[in-house]
Amino acid sequence: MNRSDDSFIVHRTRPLNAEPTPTALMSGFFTPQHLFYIRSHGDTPELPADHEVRLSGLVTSPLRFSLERLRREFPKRKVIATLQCAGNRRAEMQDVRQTSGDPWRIGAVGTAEWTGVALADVLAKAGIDETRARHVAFRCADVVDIDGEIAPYEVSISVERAMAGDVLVAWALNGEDLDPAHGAPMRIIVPGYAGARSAKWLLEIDVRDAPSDSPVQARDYKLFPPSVARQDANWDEGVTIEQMPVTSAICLPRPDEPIPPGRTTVKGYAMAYGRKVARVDVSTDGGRSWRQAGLMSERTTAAWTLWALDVDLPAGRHELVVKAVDEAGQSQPECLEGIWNFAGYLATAWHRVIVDVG
Ligand SMILES: Nc1nc2c(c(=O)[nH]1)N[C@H]1C(S)=C(S)[C@@H](COP(=O)(O)O)O[C@H]1N2
Ligand SMILES: [Mo]
Repeated sequence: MNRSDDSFIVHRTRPLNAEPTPTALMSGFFTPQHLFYIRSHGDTPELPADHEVRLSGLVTSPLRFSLERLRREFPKRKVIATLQCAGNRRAEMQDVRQTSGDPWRIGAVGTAEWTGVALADVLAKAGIDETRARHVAFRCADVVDIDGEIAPYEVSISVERAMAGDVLVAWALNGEDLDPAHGAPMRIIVPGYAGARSAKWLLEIDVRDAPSDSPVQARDYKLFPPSVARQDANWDEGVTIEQMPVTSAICLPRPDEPIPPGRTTVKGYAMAYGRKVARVDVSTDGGRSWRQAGLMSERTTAAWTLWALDVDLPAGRHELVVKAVDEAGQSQPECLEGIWNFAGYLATAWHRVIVDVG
């Protein structure tokens, strides 16, 4: 691995699961591939360069395509989108009560310009059976263990989402070919959806009348209320996590690095699904008073907005807080208690950082 260790927090080495430090995450609007978080359920499969993806199911003409054929036969598309794991910020939720899963901090998120072709174009070429097709499943080359059930990684999205032009069969991230860890040679990118739907190491696309019944789709990435324990979960009642709710985080300053009294820039990211971030509110007194941060990048519905605010901090201990508001006026919950869930998903409460000044 060519990742410089002090900019990466490694949660597990086999399979590799790691995120950039908050400082590294703030290196720019685009997250370089070598700093992009890696969330893998199983070992990285090695696929040959001429690997072919099969497309079958409820289509008129099943087809197979290599990366080379994809590039040759379909128009190239570039999409700027943020990918975020549903488990981002789980560590904070685990401070409320234990959950399953790795303790991701605020870095299970990254933004890239993805290059590929529109899944819609590929599906159109195969011809979808419009009366019966409802879901599109992505089977992958890695084998995963979900609660003891061992099966290929497989997820699905609705046909409507799959046919929107922004869902890609992608081969590059910020202009670089995908690294093996990020799904080489071809992966799916579903902008705005939980990272789990953006299938890596794509093997097969299956057009179906029902969602995938694989363990990842049927049991993983489902949201339950705080009162439900894993052993009591009725999986059919869980909410399938797709669109990611409005969220934000403070990346700088860091809680573990004391800062001198005076002017400090508070910086971080914010995003909302399907709507733009309208406003980012920052507090330096634990949420009693708020100021509006400046938004540092052009706002889009698919990518994060970086924000910054200069504040004057006297010597002492301060609690910095951030919350984002989207264009519908929707914001983040104040605390995690009410949204705690046994798998630790969607930890989108106000983000708090305690800093020591002086
Ligand atoms: N085949 C496969 N695809 C996968 C995964 C996986 O383990 N196997 N993990 C998913 C999850 S949970 C996330 S958050 C994203 C992470 O993508 P990245 O590792 O490129 O950041 O990939 C998704 N696609
Ligand atoms: Mo994820």
